[in-house]
Amino acid sequence: MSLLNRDSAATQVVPLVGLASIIANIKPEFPETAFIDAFAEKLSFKQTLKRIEDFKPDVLAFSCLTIQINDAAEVAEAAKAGGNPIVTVVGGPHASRVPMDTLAEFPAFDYAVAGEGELTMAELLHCVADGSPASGVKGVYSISPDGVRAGEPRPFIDDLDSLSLPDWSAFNLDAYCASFRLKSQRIRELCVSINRGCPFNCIFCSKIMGNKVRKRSIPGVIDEIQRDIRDFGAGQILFTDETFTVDREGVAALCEAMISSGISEKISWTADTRPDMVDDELVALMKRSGCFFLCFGADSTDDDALKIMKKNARAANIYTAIRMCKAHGLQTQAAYILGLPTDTAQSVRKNVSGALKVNSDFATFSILVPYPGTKVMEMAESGNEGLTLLTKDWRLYGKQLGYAMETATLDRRKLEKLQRNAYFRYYLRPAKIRNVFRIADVKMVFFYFVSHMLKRLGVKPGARGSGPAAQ
Ligand code: B12
Ligand code: SF4
Repeated sequence: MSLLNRDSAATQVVPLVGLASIIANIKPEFPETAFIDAFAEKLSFKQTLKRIEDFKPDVLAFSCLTIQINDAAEVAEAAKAGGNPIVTVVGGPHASRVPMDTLAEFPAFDYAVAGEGELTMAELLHCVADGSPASGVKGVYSISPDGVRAGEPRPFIDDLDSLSLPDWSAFNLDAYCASFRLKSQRIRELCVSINRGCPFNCIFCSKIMGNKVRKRSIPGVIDEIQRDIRDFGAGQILFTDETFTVDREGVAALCEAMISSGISEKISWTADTRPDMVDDELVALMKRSGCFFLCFGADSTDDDALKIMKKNARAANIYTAIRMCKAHGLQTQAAYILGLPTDTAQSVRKNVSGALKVNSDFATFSILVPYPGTKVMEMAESGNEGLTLLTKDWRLYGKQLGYAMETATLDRRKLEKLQRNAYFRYYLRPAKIRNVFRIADVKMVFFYFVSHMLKRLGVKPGARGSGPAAQ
């Protein structure tokens, strides 16, 4: 199951392709598999538990980002109450980077899975079914009641084509319609992942899928999209790759195949990438094949800041990328990060001024979060470069919150103020307001604005009990 999300920027509620992939790969052997997305379905804690009680699972597995892990542990604990012999498993970005710490902090989880779940989960379920120990299964971590720790990493899956296509049949697909990237709230968006892994080493990135780029075959991806349109009513595809265009030639071939197969006539699509990984020819081809929106991890408009982040890119790239997209009629979003180790109020304002000049249709200004397993967490924990770690209460690890870390010159309050000013400067421009309302779904813009304002007025995101209301 996928759990509640407290980050106010979580305006995109998308069906998780990683879970659909795990389900597809365990279902042939374990057909009695159900899926609950408490966040998308706006389930309260009680409603979530009720769903679990009704299904009576032998194994309850959670997928968690860092900000969701506490909620998942509470549900796991409640599900186990009264001596219920249910086996609990946690996987996803948080557990992947700190599996043992997760188990030590949250005893309600019996197992943590690090890395890709398809093969690991199948093997783990066999062990549970046979009553045999799971300690030998690669990727599975555990701590026995007498404190013995077990677990070793599982190598990444090299041949992604060997996996079954993600199975959406267990999902309530009508629950997902909240992305501001959606052309219309009536369109069904499904997620497709074409590669796994990223060769870069940005200091803030969780690097869940490793450094090596593992590619799927183009016919395999085309089959999946056609199946999504035919069997699941997809009208839009979100390519969830961390850097969609990392394999330029592969993406160009995919675009050509979408055009020649007629897919580009049936759906529109959107993706995320780096600003230094697009060129004019590729953008034109992407547009022709149905792309209407690209989101760029710009991070900063200052070269020194990009160097500190180990981004291995130049600030000029974001200006060029947005210009190219606009010339080809693509909508754009640029994501910026505030609160780098060397940031001062002045450098943050400079970054935002650059963002104004870049002038993508949308911009987000995240506050740097020290996610577990990242270089930034390492620096914050050891107090390097003036960073101070404020808390390890994971509920506060949201990019729009700024509660987790301070820099030498910017305390939490200052960072939040700078972030607020960044949004005001960016969006409270007549042309931008007109543009946002022209492009985006008005309901979503309103929802985002209100939730952000509520947070700023002191409605703390830690408030317990509901789904999106607590974002
Ligand atoms: C696409 C994407 C999105 C999409 C889709 C959301 C999603 N969760 O998939 C959008 C744009 C909506 C998004 C939003 C956000 N994202 Co995001 N996103 C990604 C990205 C680039 C790829 C995810 C993906 O589809 N991977 C491909 C699939 C196949 O892999 P997967 O989902 O990881 O699942 C595999 C394994 O993790 C594992 N697994 C997963 N769950 C489970 C559960 C069990 C039981 C088991 C056994 C295994 C297992 O098995 C799966 C199959 O192999 C990752 C970076 C990355 N490489 O992981 C960041 C990432 C997951 N996002 C991140 C964050 C922080 C966010 C936001 C909170 C950011 C924000 N507010 O601005 C929001 C949260 C929104 C939400 N409700 O989820 C962080 C999470 C860090 C952390 N420790 O929490 C990541 C890791 C990026 C980073 N900063 O390093 N995101
Ligand atoms: S932030 Fe993007 S480019 Fe940087 S390491 Fe992570 S996935 Fe790669």
